[in-house]
Amino acid sequence: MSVRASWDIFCVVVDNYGDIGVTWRLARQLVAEHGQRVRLWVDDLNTFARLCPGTSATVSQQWHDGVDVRHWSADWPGAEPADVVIEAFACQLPAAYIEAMARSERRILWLNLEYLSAEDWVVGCHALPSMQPDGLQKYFFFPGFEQGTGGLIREGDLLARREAFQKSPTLREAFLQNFELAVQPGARLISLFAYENQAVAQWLDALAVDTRPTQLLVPEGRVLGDVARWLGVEQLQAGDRHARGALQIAVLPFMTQNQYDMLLWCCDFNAVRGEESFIRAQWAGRPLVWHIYPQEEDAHWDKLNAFLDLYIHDLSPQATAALREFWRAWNDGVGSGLAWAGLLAHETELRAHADRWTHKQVANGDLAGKLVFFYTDWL
Ligand code: TRH
Repeated sequence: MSVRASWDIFCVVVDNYGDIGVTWRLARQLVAEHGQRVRLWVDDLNTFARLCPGTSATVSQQWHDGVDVRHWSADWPGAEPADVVIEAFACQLPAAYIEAMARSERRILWLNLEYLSAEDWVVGCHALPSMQPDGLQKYFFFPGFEQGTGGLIREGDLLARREAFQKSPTLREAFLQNFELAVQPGARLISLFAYENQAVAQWLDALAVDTRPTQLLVPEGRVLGDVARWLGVEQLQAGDRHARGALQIAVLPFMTQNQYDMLLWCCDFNAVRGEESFIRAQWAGRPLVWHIYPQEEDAHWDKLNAFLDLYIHDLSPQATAALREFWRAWNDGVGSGLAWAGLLAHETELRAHADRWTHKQVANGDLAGKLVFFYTDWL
């Protein structure tokens, strides 16, 4: 039995949508599925508004989906600490808030929610405490892909909703209709969400000369410049449509997280990035490529390979080699056309594998559930 506690989740938007994407989704799930009382402190309401339309960027407090959303301004207004305090991705809590935690007579659980990594040290570091100068303890909570980590964010009904959606051509058609899109018979549907990426041009070359038509769906974002350059147009915006050979390209508006899930469910292949879309594409149960967030000293390659080392379990050596080669090409910008052809040769196996991987991940439990359990157990 979990207790009904109050939670403060602190989020600094470093860049893009990952930080707020993770914390917003977690906050909603803690409320909806675990009956927790959640305040989400976010320093950048304009970015939050992209994920949560209806947000006012100018008020200090507002409610969305049962979450008490607070603007975390430089001028800290002061607040009584919650029972559980999550600093997301090592953001620095207000000094006055930490002092209030230290003074409190209640037991307050302080957690740092870490970035996602498949590296093998994660299991050993997950849930370890560290003593803070003021006598408080802070625990490091690591999401992950293995038993012994904090798991991945997954709503309780997610897979059932996804499976119902994927079984129903009508639901897919209705969703795509929202963007005035109709699926061409026999076409492969691909979504593209990436950073600026030199691999895109060669990949689009390959799609344009493929014997099977492709419909490429690109939500507005940083990769549009590469697509526009390849098309030879000055710029692209939501609503634009272009065709080259066997390839049709549709630019879509940036959508809500729920809509984006459905886009991933619609597609035969998803190109995703960062942390959150990467996880959502795994829940879609379809083959994917990950544009990993580039890090200093190329540290991201270790992360990418650590994930692949887990993911390829049970995959044939040939499909493994093709997958590794395409992911390499996608992330270092060289050879994506040839690598794509190699990948297509294993399309059927990769599709079945993606679905198996989803179910394997479900067996690891989910992040929100594990956080609530951790708190209850700690009490
Ligand atoms: O946006 P990202 O690149 O975010 C992050 C941050 O940059 C972070 O600082 C960095 O450390 C991390 O990457 C690795 O990619 P991500 O994580 O996939 O987040 C995108 C979010 O946007 C995710 O919640 C899905 C959502 N989204 C929509 O809601 N609508 C859309 O149309 C699209 C394309 C995405």
